[in-house]
Amino acid sequence: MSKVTTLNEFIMDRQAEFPFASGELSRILSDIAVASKIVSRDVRQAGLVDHILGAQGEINIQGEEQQKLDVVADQQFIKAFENGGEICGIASEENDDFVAFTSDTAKNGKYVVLFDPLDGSSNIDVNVSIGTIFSIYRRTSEAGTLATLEDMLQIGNEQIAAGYVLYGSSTMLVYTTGHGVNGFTLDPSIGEFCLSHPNMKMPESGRMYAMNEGNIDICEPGIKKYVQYCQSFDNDKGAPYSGRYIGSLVADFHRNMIKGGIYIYPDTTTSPEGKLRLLYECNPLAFIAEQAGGLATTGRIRVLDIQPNKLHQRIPFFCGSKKMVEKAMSLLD
Ligand code: P6P
Repeated sequence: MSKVTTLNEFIMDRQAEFPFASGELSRILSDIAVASKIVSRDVRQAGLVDHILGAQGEINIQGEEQQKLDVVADQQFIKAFENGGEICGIASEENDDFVAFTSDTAKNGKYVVLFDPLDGSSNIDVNVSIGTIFSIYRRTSEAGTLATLEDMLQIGNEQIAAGYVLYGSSTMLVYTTGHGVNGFTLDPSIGEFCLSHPNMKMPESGRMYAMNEGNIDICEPGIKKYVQYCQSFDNDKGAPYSGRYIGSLVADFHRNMIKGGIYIYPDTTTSPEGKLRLLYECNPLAFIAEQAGGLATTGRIRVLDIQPNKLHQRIPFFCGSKKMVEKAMSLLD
């Protein structure tokens, strides 16, 4: 039986890749893993424990109805980051503003984390996979001071790590630190994330496209041209692709990582900037996609090149197999 490599063992083995980190990044990733295990437990209990299911009764900054589990997950990750000692501040999809931690230890933290604690949470009540997405930067402000908005508004190329947790048929943690992408599956029998998908590579092309086609008449004509290309016999496969849209970004993204495919959420007349958030959805997944040989753009420019100007900034998002994203972009005006 091949040796099981736990996430912690893997991180320690790879410590040498971050000479400047001296264990700091390892501790952050370990903190994320612990919080993810707790959220995974709560997600698995969602149908059984009343404080988990249903709406919180609040509308978040996104104008979306907060689910109870959104809040539980958000608080779980914030607690892990605040107590970990490496993070000086965070920004979360569920929080109107960023949070600068105030303890002396935290103020000396060298990193900030931007995250979506539970993306796709509208799927919780119907038992569909959901996910956590995170993005880690070195702070730009001076150590010993409170984190600043500028610490949060960094260009995607400056990420030092990014990842996601998929609460699906199994719970997986996938991350990159700029040295490839590796996936770990939670083994509930030992409570450890174990290396299951080493050195992940996104297939250069695929046969699945993920888009909410209900938007087809409210987005630019080139999108309809691409969808028609996918559905035709005249495409690169000589046969129609399959449409697969879960309504949960992390689940669609992960499928594309494994099988190849493209995810498109374009700007529409109702969402003129697009729907997905640059800082804690698009940037981390773009980093992972490119590290795995894929591509992530707005349909026109590379996601990681965008200088953010506001915390909850939205952008159009074309992400997945390189050749598929390039083909979609070629059909836009
Ligand atoms: P729509 C979930 O709210 C999310 O951010 C992504 O996970 C998902 O792909 C998308 O929005 C679904 O949006 O407009 O198709 O329901």
